[in-house]
Amino acid sequence: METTNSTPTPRLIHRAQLAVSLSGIMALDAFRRAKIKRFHMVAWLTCLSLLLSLSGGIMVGERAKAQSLGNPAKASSDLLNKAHSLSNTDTVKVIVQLRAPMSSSLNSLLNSNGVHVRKTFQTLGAHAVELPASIVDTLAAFDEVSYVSFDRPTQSMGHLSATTGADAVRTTTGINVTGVDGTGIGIAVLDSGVYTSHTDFLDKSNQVRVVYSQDFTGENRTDDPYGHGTHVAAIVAGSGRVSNAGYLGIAPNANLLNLRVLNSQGTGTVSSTLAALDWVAANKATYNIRVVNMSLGTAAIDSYKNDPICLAVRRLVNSGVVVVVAAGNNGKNAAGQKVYGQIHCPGNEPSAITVGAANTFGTDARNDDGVATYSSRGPTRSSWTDAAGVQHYDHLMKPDLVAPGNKIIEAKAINNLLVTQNPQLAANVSPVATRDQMVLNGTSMASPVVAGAAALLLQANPTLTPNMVKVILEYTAQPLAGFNMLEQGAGEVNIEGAVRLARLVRTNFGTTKPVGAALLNTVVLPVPQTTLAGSTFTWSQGILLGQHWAKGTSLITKYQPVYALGTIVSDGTIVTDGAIVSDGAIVSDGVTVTDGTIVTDGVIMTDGTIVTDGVIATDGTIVSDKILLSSGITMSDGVLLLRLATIVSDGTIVTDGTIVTDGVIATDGTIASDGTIVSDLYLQAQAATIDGDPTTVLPVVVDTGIDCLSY
Ligand SMILES: [Ca+2]
Repeated sequence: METTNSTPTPRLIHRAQLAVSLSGIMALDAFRRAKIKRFHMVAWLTCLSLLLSLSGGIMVGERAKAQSLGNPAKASSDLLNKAHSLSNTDTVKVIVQLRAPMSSSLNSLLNSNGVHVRKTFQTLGAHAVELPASIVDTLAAFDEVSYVSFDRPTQSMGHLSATTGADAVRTTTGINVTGVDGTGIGIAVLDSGVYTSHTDFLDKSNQVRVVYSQDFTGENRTDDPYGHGTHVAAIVAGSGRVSNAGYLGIAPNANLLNLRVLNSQGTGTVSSTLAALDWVAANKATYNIRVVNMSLGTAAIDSYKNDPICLAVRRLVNSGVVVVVAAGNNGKNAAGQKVYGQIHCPGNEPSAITVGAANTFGTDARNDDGVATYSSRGPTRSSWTDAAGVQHYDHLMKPDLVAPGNKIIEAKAINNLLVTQNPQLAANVSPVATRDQMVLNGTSMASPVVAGAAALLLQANPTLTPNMVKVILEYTAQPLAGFNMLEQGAGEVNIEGAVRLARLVRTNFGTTKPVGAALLNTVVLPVPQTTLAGSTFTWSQGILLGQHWAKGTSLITKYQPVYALGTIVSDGTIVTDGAIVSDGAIVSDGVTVTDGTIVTDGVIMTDGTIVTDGVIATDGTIVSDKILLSSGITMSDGVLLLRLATIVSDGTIVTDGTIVTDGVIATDGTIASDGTIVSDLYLQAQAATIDGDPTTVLPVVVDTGIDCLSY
């Protein structure tokens, strides 16, 4: 965001606004509608971004004029300072603006120095160039060069990829990529189809990365008349060619498998979903399918022990496929009050990675992030009934983590129903259907962020098991202040930290992985902090275990039994004196824990505590049957208790003394719909997912029509 440092002259500001009003009506509209100071700031940054991307000609003109008035500076001071401090062999990435065609002498200077032109903006008379630091002064001296400046990141370069840390795990020079971008990883998207003609799904060689499509709905088509699946697929793996990578996906070179289980109205059936999961199981080797995304769900009624979709998900996970699912959009009731216990199926499946929605408030920095109001809260409330007729609730802590899901702009399927019925969802970045984008909100948008993250982890370290992927994502997540674990799980996804940790995990275990064996290929632990967009946060450094939270560096220094294939990280486990013991149900579910200890020495369990607060072990206990019931010692001086008590309108939580009881926590089973799976977006109140939380709109970056191949 170094562009904010520049201070345009008043006339430039005026011209910028004029340019925006001509070409970026929506951005100006957002500017006008902004209601608080921060929103003004973001909108203003939007204008600055548009100034750079749309009106470079104006800037060139101003610069040229300034020069003719006697200002000789034709290179930005930060660039010159940097260039002069570097050695002759170092290179810098710059933007060269021209006011006349390149002369032959300039051409030969560039050629003789092996300069690589990374990108050309033909309509702007500018080039993105990587060149030796030693020739910056010479370059700036050419008559036809109007200005040379650093190729700085701007707000328009991928909010989603910046704020999640995906940008931090790779660098690109033109079509050359260093780091991870999902290459070689297959991601199956079970959704409403994919508009495969969209530019976002091309690779750098113009090949379509949707490598397989199949319809399971009976409508005999694999495109996306509803408009949900295309948006989801682009969050997972959009290429960022459009709008100068403003809407870059998380794993932009991964392969997508389009398994269409939701029909043209956004609904599907259990049987079609099972068929698609079955297809993945049979074909995962052919397409190297390591990740499945399911931004869909239905009310969680049957325990994960019995639910057919949960069981199918678990079979896939046990075979080595990461399954990422949306938590649901039932985090509040019709009156807008927060409710707990509304995690969707299959988000209630312990082996899945269940994702809630965070709100980034449109800023890349994460210190203002929160959990979206509509994001479904835990615990899971699915249940089974024993032979004596007693009902047993699963009561697992979910979601596992949260990811950005509010007001996300991504690929728009042509003529889709969602936009037809809700025109305000159109982002209108391009008149070309294959380049246009739209806005959606919900955990449906958060889940594919994590699916993309999982693909990056598996590219960085292909030996990771699904449970290790989950543990790494949770351990490196950022706990969001003000939200407890039933709202955010371990915290907000942190791709920078997760990929860094994944790279440290040993790949030479062989066939046996002894419990307690060294997990990392180094004895130097990673610094458990990440800085994104200038904001530094500390990792959660823990993982969810059923109804419990485990914390400690032993989680990453030693191999734990729960990391193996066929075990469940977050099954209904019981903690006794710091060790997890089988309660019988675990064994019947195929957990291979037989020695009674799940975590090895050094892992600190929060003894007796069911749920610690979002800051983890600093504020004490939020929800614990003993504390909440009798002692009256509540967390944060009762603030959160009050919040909980407010949610549970019938007061069940107070009389039972625990949120995790068989008492009524929320509205059980109100959305039961026999045998019908409804996509999150379709099922939820329109106010929640069509409009999302009423926070700032992401920058609308109008597409120039020129492909951006660098991300
Ligand atoms: Ca933010």
